[in-house]
Amino acid sequence: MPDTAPQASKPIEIWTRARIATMTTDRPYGLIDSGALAREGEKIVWVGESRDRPGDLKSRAREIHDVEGRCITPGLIDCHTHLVYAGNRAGEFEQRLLGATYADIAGQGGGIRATVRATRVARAEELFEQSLPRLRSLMSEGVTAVEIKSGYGLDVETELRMLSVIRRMGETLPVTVVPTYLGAHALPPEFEGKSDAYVDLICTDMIPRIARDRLACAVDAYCETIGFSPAQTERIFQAASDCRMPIRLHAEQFSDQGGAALAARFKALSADHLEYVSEAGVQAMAEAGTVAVLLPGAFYFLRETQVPPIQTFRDKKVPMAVATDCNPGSSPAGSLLLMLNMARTLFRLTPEEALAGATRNAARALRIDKRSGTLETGKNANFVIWDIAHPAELACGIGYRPPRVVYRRGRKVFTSQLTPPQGD
Ligand code: DI6
Ligand code: FE
Repeated sequence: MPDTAPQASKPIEIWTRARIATMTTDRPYGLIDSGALAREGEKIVWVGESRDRPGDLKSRAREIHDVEGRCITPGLIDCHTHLVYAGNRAGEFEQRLLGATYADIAGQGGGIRATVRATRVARAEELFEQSLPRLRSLMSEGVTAVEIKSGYGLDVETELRMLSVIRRMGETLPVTVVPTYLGAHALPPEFEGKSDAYVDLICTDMIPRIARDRLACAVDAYCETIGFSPAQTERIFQAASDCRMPIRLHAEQFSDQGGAALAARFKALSADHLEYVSEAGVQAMAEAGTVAVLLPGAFYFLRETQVPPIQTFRDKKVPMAVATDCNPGSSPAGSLLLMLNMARTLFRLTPEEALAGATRNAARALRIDKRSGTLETGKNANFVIWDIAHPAELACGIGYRPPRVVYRRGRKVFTSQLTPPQGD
């Protein structure tokens, strides 16, 4: 046996005098009132009450920060976005205010198809540049991981371009990007009257190629009267499962199609929207461990009135996540904090449920919960220091910009400190 020198330990950085919402499930917020958190490299190596801190930690510390009683939470996770697209749909916003419905506009060739036209003609560079401010907006509020869907190309070439832009966003900015293939977002115009043929293209060409080249982490579909039928959605899920790709679903936004139960049969990671889900659908989700992703932005912008069955999710112990659904039509929203506020005001989530929805449960919906979503030893050091004293204060108001500092994998990626005045 060769002599091996003891492993040299890396310098440690510690944050003390913090109120830490670890978001573990053992107590409300997993709260540690007077806590400390230590990282070594990218990982959390210790988190707990300061008085329990092991002695050798301090001696190995390169830096110790006093956060003066401020609150620390996990980095936020936005688990449902469509933030890569070209153009905008401000005109439709106005049409809706004048009485047109989302479905009317889609029926006239607008809606998703309008964004498809703009996205198909955009070069990758333009698509990237136009999408960047939306991602930056989320990051400036403490988002350290985000899911981004394709679905505004709907042809092989543009879907692949979208997926490559999505990947590049995560390579360019310090944020974890989880790509989803959403070929079944709307029927492309060249397949008018031939929706099954388009589903064939998705199942026999696109999904196998995307799985082979690892271009996306999951497959999504829009199961709705204005989208794809349950039978078509099932074929897509079968193709994804054959390629060992996990699935998620836009389900029960405007009507009960039985989408949530169908998704649960394929052990979906999440079913999203769910305003019209039945009790049986929720039961199926509970049994499959499928996360309910709530999208209060779409509910708000479309001036919907039917609220998702929050109490049924609670009773059946279905984990709830909250996301922006950032898209140019039904939810032009670049603020996850605003969504947390809306999840409370519109859907009556408790402050703790809302925060769990943008941390622990969002991580689970993206299958990144082994390394993020809670603050625990061994997980990535992704966390936010806020200018608040208790996590219940988070997103109580609208339009504040409270993150003070955001860390991802142990490195500072955002700070909101204003530059001091330079003098006249
Ligand atoms: N998510 C979607 O994919 C569609 N609705 C939703 O909540 C619409 C996206 C769009 O209008 O562009
Ligand atoms: Fe969506």
